[in-house]
Amino acid sequence: MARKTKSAASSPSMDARVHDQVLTRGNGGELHQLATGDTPVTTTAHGVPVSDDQNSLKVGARGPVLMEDFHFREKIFHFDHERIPERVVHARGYGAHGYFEAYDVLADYTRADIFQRPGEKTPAFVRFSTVAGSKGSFDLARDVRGFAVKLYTQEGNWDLVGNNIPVFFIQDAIKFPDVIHSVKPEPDRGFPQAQSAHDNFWDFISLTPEAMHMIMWVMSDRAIPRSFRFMEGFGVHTFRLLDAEDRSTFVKFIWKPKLGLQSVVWNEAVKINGADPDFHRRDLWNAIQAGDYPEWELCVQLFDQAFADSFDFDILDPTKLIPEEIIAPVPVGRLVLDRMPDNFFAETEQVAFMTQNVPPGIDFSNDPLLQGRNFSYLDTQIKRLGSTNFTHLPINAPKCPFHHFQQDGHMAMHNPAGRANYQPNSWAAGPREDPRRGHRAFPEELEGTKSRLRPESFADHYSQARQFFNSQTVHEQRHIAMALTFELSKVETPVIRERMISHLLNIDPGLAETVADKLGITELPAPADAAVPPRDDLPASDALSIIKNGPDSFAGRKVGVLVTDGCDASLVKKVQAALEKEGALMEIVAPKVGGVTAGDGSHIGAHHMIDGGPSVLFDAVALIVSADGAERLLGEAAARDFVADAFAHCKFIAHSAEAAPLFEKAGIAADLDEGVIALDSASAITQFIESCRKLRLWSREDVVKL
Ligand code: HDD
Repeated sequence: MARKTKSAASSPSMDARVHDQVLTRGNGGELHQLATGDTPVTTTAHGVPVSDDQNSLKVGARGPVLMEDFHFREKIFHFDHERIPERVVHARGYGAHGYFEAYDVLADYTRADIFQRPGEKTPAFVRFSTVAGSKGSFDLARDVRGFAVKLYTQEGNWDLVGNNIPVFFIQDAIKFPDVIHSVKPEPDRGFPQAQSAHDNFWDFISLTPEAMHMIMWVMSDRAIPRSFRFMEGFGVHTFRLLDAEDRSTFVKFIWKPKLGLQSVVWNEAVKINGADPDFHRRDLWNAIQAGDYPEWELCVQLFDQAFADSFDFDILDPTKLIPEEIIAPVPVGRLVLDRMPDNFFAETEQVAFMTQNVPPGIDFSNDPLLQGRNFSYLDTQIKRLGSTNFTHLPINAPKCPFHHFQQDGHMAMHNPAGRANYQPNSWAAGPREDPRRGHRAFPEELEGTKSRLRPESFADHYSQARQFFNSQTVHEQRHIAMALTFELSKVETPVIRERMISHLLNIDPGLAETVADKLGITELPAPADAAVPPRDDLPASDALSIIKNGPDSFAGRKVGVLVTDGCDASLVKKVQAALEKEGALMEIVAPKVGGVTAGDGSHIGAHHMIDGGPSVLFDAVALIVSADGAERLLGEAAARDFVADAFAHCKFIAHSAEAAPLFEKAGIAADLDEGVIALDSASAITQFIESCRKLRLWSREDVVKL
């Protein structure tokens, strides 16, 4: 029988210490790490020290394995149970910790504790997500982004479970399973993954006119954000703020990113998904690790019953928004994300957001979507997290004192202490309710007949869709047309495509004609029947456009600099210094990841080899190459794509004179415009940075026809 020796290793290599551990080899050839110094000894989950984590307990060297091996059985048992059900929607997400800081006392509107002490920090956890894809899907799907915020206030957790789009597909929560089933992979074939471009989705949408406003948003660049850091968040529904006397003010919540709005273009998104499926999560991780903490302002649109009664649309209808030009959002505080979770599963995966988590001073409206959500979120957490005690998990537990008589259940980590676990009781023990401090619902007078009716006031499905389209720049309108064309081109059933065109005719006939033409529909269908005639008197709202709300700064963005052996190191350094001053980042892309030797003999380290650092990963690029280096790059498809894609995606391109052959090779030499900037003078770098503040040279789209 083979026996193992645990004596110190005899060969010199066996003496090597790795992180304070001794490697030793048993006579079966297997390596053992012996814990020494501060390194803890591996134990079982029950704390029993483990002697061998490399070999199961066998009869002889060649088995069989013994049932007696409790360490082996526990290890495999636990591994087999590692997965929990992924979220039925918003499965792919990424979270971060931070804090919220109120600007002013809002006691005139709400008694919510979080708004009573300006400058005080309330801990926060935020999870961003896509909706349709599975946990392992790619980040740049064309999709709504979840923007879920948990605020650990001193009067309980407040979850503002929003999206980056201020309206929703449906008006009544009873339709949620239908819209989600339609966008998920088709049940017979199990595809497509994380894509709305398929028959089932467009079939449902084209049969659901109330979705048209949201569809305009989802087909816009809002659905392909450049970064979580550059998108807005919306609470969507109308909520209520209640003051100390329970007087109500209606409110809509909006998160505005400090760094402004920015999206990518579709051709770019498709390529990013291949080059870096984790593009958004890596971006958030990198920004927070670098200390460049993302920040949003919480803004509120406040209004009273008189406004609600006079507004063009029903404020309870979640397919409608209140234009910012009608009610200006007022900033009331800021949210800063400054810490990544220690563990993705424990925090980001196990965090449970629930719309019904509201503290005293915040209340619901009768929006039927919100009311349905208030049931769904609690229910789903039990399925997902497996126990009613999911609130015992640190990420979900309140950070304020809490007292109740809920007890037992799976995985109870704390129970009420003492004899009393009910009340009233004769032991004068345990917590009691307090109508003065506790959450009170708005005392709304209500009466009505039970019915399953949709109100007439929810019937206008096209006017705000049209207003959204009219509020976009021509480039954004073009992107919407291209997105609709792409999506409907993947629909195999002609009648579904035509049904969508009939809806588009109610939104914008020009848009309908463009899409129909690109789909090869020669005869336009009749416009869809509209329950209420679409209005054309709603004025354009600049707040609805991304391009009109750019940052006017390049801060937080990233430039990819392509370098070769023999390049001008001082130029690279100058570009880097200028970017740092702007608050932007630079990453070096080189033929080899080992870097290059510059013309002055200095070494420039690279972040990416050119195949792994395509220009789609950057907001702008610079080509700082030598004549020789450029010559050698001409044969590389990745180098050609680097230049051609940057140009096609309307990015600003700075370059040394030696880069000219690369433009030839990319087929763009004849089209070079003011967005391609030669670094031939001291002021050229400034010109490059100033151009980059515009983010993209959209006028180039007329040439490249994305
Ligand atoms: Fe929802 C998750 C946002 C309508 C049912 N939803 C979920 C998440 C976000 C939203 C951001 C992810 C939370 C996280 O990161 O863990 N949902 C919205 C918004 C909606 C909306 C902005 C409309 C305004 N949702 C909605 C309806 C229902 C649900 C109408 C059901 C009736 N949503 C859920 C859910 C999820 C969820 C099934 C899945 C995972 C979870 O809750 O925790 O309960």
